[in-house]
Amino acid sequence: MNQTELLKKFGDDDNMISLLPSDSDFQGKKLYNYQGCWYQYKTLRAVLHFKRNFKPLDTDIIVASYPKSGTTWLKALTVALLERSKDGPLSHPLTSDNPYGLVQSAIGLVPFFELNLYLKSSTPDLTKLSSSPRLFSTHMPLHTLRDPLKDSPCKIVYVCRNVKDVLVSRWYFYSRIENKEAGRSILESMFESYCRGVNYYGPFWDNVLSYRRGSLEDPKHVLFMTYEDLKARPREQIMRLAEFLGCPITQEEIHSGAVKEILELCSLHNLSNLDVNKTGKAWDNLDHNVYFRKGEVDDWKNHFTSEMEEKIDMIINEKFQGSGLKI
Ligand code: PAP
Repeated sequence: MNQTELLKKFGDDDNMISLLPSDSDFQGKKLYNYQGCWYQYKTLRAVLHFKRNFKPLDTDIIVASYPKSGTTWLKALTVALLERSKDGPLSHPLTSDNPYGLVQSAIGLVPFFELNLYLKSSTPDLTKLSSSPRLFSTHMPLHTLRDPLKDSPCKIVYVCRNVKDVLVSRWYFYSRIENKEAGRSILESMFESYCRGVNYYGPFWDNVLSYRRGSLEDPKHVLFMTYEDLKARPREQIMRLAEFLGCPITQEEIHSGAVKEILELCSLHNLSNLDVNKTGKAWDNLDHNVYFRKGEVDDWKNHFTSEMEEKIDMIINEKFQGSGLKI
């Protein structure tokens, strides 16, 4: 019996989840494998709620990523691009709300499906969303996200990042929220669980490849971006994003410096220095500021041994073979 049939048969999510393959992550936390992805119990329940109850609108926009790949940045850029025609960058909602925001509205500007909306309720009231078009975010792989979307023309933007920087970012994030020193032993055990693919939302490569394939098969509805390209060629990349979102940047805007303004507004330096991000709390009750750190490419070089580099490169090279993706 496959997992969808199991769900139908048991109806009750708790029973179904208890029958799924399970394993433990680097902290010994139990994870369940659903449609090839490892989730914590609460997250998976929310994923199931989402799959059963979400009703897309044609205009919806979904920001997707593997955790620590640039979610916050992409959310900010998406909001900035969509809002620019309404207010102009300077009176922008990002100056008073975090892209995770709970400041202006209870749900925030770009709420996560499974970590916020469907975690709190199996049928959240989406009429309370403040943005138009509605903006959502997720870390689910594309095949799971697509289930309730069916033939909806809504748009999905994905940001991918080098797994080694993802890991280092996750290591610092975890240490910070757990109030621990970012010690080597934490990094090493996280590293092992990433290599096994048994980690929250893992395996990394399956998450990335689901969106990569989706973007090649359906480029009108799925855009695949990378953190590294955003860093190296930000102007080109935000023009690409604007085009995809259906709000292309005009020649006039280019000449008036709007692109530069949006990039500055969404820069790590600017966002992390806004009062709302220095003091505010996010959907998960974490301080907004935990989502901002160095924001650099190749920070892993300061932390990985050559053995770690070799091992993870070998795994990723093998998994990405034939996908056109490079490390
Ligand atoms: P999430 O997936 O848990 O939502 P996400 O925003 O993807 O988190 O990851 C945070 C990373 O993005 C941090 O990377 P670092 O640890 O390597 O520094 C953070 O610094 C970086 N980041 C956040 N905002 C920006 C931004 N505006 N520009 C560039 N990088 C950013």
